[in-house]
Amino acid sequence: MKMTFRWYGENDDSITLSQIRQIPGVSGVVGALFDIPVGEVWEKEAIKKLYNTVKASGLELEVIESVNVHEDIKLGLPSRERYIENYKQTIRNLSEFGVKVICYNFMPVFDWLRSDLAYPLPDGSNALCYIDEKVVNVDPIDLVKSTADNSNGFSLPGWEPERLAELENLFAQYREMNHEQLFANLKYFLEQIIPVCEECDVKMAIHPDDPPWDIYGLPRIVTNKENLDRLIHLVDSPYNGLTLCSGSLGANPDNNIPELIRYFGGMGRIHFAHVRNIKFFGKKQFHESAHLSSDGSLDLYEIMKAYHDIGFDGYIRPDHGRMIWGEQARPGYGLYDRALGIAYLNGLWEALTKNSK
Ligand code: DNO
Repeated sequence: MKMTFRWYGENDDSITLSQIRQIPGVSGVVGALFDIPVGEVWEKEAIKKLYNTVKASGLELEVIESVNVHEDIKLGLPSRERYIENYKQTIRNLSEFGVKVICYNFMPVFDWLRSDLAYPLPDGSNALCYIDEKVVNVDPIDLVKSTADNSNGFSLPGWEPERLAELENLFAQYREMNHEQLFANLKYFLEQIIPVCEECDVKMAIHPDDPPWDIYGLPRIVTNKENLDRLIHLVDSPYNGLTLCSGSLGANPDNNIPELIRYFGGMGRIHFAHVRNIKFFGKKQFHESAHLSSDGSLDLYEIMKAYHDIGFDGYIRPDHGRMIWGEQARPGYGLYDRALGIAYLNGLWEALTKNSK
């Protein structure tokens, strides 16, 4: 496996590349160009700048998270053609700088959703938290506002202002959309981009919906084994793969994460692993926890064992961490707890490797 760390760039991250470089075992960063409006082409000049900055620090830039998909593609509007052409060009441009995997999602309107960004934990730290009744009983527009207001001054991934400014309008456009139509729109998108990925040797890795169920009447389709299986066969190419996020899929206890890893990883369709833990405290209620198995509800040993058993050699990153030691950072994306997560994941991996000899 290749251990990576998500980085938001020089202007929008509290963490520096030299700090990342000093986390043991990290070979690369997972980056993106956050200032390009969703749907526009990522031009080579801008990619080159990011690439040079990352390489100069001694790290790789082989994974992008995310090239976001324009809402018109998800809605299946005629204007999607232009955005799909742009997406193809972005894939070509990224491939010229050695990018191997693009993480993206196909969630209508929102990306991930939480009710609290700084839920206090007994040890004095805080973490992202999801309490369903707090989410469903709030007007989505108020939730967006409170999320933006409580992000320690950082823009949150997937909550780009330009996408959310037109929230009401977007909701209206999705009113008639069902799961089947969303699947059809995903298929249409994949049929056009996967041939370009094959040509350029760039793998697509769809991120699961977080949490993995419908929200505010918006359909969500990247939620469970059956749907993941369906989507990788929409276009049956190894370039049409998954970001297996343990915390997102794990929010539904019916999803058995080690089983999903063995199944989809065994088919060579997991290109990017997001590994983190969550702790349930009720139905559709969880807070994020330290990566350690005993701190949450998921068994990280079993998760890493599944990756080890399938001979996983793709990219992996620790996912959200708690905010600890007084750090002020983008919620979920501080340095300390994610670095602790990496040390732990590396420890599990070393033990699994030595024990299997
Ligand atoms: C949350 C992230 C997601 C993810 C996107 C991928 O912290 O895991 O925002 O990056 O869904 O497109």
